Amino acid sequence: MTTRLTIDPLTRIEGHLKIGTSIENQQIVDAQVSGQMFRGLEKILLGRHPFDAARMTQRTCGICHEVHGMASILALEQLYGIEAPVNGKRLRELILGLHLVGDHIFHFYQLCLPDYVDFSHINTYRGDDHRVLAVKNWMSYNNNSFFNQQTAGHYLSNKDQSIELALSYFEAMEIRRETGSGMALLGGKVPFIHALMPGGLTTNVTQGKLRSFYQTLQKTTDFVENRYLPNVKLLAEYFSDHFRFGIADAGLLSYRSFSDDGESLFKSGVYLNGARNNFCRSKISEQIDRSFFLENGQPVAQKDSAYSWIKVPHYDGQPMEVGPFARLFINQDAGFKQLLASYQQAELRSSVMSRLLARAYESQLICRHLLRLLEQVRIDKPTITPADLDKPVTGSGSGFSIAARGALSHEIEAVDGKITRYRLLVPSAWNFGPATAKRRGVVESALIGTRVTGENSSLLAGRIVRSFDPCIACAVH
Ligand code: NFE
Repeated sequence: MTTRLTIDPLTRIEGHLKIGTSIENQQIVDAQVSGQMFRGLEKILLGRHPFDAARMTQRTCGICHEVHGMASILALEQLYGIEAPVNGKRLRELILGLHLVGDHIFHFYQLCLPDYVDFSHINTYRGDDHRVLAVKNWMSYNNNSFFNQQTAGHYLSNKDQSIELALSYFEAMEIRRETGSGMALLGGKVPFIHALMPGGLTTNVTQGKLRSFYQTLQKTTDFVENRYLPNVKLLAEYFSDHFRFGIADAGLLSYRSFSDDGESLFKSGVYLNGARNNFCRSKISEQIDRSFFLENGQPVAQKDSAYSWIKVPHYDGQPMEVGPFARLFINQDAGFKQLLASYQQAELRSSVMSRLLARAYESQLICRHLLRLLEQVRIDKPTITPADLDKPVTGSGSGFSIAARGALSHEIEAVDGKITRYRLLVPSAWNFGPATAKRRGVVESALIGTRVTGENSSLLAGRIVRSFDPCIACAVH
């Protein structure tokens, strides 16, 4: 007998996502992942001044504004034929990196952790740790159903560890505030950074600002090394079976990033059909077989074969998984391989648990990179190359960059100073795009084959989907 499990909407994510699955003999045998809304940013930009893209595309998303600002600026710099000075590039990378780490922390604690840890253990705490007592007090005052009720299923069993992780949940909020302040120091404001311009950064960088940024970065690094990474490792030990869950039938894709001081922290590359290859941009296409779009790009609400508002990018005709795991895989990072080997994972395989570990491990890499980068910023050197943005430019540009959720690119075409085409290819469209006539979507294939029992089915499906860190606001842009 086939039963249906539908989660609509899936909560603790950004945007509107519906998950539909068919279950037979306690196994997911079919899955549909659908973006439930149309936004139309690419259309809104048509006819506007190219520079508007740098401001408007930051509004694509409630959580990853900076990454769109950055990709857009790179595309605009190519369009206008300008380049930022090294100092400006370094400052932009500091903002980008701090954003990525803050976003990863937010994903693990605020979005994922309630799937693994029963926070209501705090209610039974009898000790005298004032931090736990403060949370216990707060939970009882607010009778907070979010922390006191959980989906049926199997959670971390150790009560003390659960309480420790719950405390980290609250610490993580404080770190997220810190990362926001750090980005605002260099970017003018957060959200939606003002100082980003084609040609560099307008911020007047002072020694005081750099010192404050350093303090924020140091606090964030401490949190990553002493809380975030150990906390994810703790889950990896307890939920070691999650190295077998959520394995997608797709290639892996990563773009070069953090490369403005010459060396790049992440390489670009593709892993497909068992081989690693160089990335070739002409192999990207957008598929709409199951998307609410016509061939001419027009959205259409009535389309029999369609079930999602996401257009799915393919590489060489194949679905690709993007994200921190893909980046570390393409890098063939030795430390990450060692980390996975410590859980008896002889090969690098993207799964629920390896994706959570990849995010935390990557956060540490990025923090250390930023600490080195910060030392190279010079307050006596220019941060911006002046450019005439009023010239009625005709041409095209593209920006290949990095986002917390994976490879991100923006493409622009303009005629006489007006945008004639704008395309965003965002990580969550790669991961959460629907099937095509030939291939399932990445997350769909990651769900299929999962063994579930009645009581844990929605919890497990949620863990698989959230391990990709969905942002459907971006995906439907
Ligand atoms: Ni809206 Fe985003 C990131 C981008 S999404 S969160 O990271 O681009 O896929």
